[in-house]
Amino acid sequence: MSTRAGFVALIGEPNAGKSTLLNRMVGAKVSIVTHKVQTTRARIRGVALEGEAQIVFVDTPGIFRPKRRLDRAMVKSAWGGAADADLTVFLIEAHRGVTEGVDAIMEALKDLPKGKSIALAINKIDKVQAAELLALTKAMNEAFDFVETFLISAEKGHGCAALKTWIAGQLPDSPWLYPEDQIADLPLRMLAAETTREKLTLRLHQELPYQLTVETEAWEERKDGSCKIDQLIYVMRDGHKGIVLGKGGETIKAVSTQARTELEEFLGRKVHLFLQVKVRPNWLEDKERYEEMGLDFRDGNE
Ligand SMILES: Nc1nc2c(ncn2[C@@H]2O[C@H](COP(=O)(O)OP(=O)(O)OP(=O)(O)O)[C@@H](O)[C@H]2O)c(=O)[nH]1
Ligand SMILES: [Mg+2]
Repeated sequence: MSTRAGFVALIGEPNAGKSTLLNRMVGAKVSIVTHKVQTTRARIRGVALEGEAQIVFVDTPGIFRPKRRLDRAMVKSAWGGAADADLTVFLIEAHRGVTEGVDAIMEALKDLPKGKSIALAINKIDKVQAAELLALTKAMNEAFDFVETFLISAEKGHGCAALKTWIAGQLPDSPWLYPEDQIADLPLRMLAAETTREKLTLRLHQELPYQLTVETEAWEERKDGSCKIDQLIYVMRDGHKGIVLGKGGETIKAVSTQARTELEEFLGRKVHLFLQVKVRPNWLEDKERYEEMGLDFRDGNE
């Protein structure tokens, strides 16, 4: 039997549920998820199998009107994901409908190379009534020529199997692109840094999650089968450092415990996680930080 394989980009506004969908399709947590916007910062690949097809899902940062260098690099990275993919799935939120941001993305989709297939996935259908979905489907398809529309709940799973089956059928004949048992294509050190950033984002308020970044500094395999991971949390101000540490270090302790527990589950072995906070006022202008995040520094140029 012939095999199929290809890349499928998931694009949409921040918070649309792209990372949630990627994780569901892959069946493991590969990309971090929070209730806040702009969680994903770079492209993250997750690999799913469906019959004879190997689907490489590409999670992308949300698309919005960028202000900072980091924002611009993120949005550029998202569009790069769509340009390189065999198929693009545009996610929107059922309860928010056709927002200004959705309109802007549809306009920009028209600039993708001709012949690119773009499907629409209306996500979070668990939040609305069926009648609303009908009207939204109609409005979206009048505004853009989607090859197909799916109504899904990435979180609850509704419609996800049908979407996956359809995607598998769209991919070109090709040998598989990854070994059969591979589910992700990001270095473990990055996955570990993302896990810590997720826990920080969930705990910290307002702008702080957007003003920090996490890097894995060292990864040591130990003879007893465990591993020791050292990470640096870059923040922009002394005040931020204090907040990240928390009273008596309680915030960072809680974050560290949560991240370690999740990493142990993912890796299936004991983890020793050490977090250190470093103040670096200009990290948003450091080329190195972008490389660590998997972004192109120059993409952030105005
Ligand atoms: N009710 C509901 N919530 C969902 C669904 N899918 C995702 N969410 C929630 O929406 C929020 C954002 O999900 P993410 O997967 O992080 O969204 P994203 O599109 O990757 O966001 P960015 O990385 O910021 O661009 C999280 O709180 C999810 O739990 C869904 O089908 N129903
Ligand atoms: Mg995301």
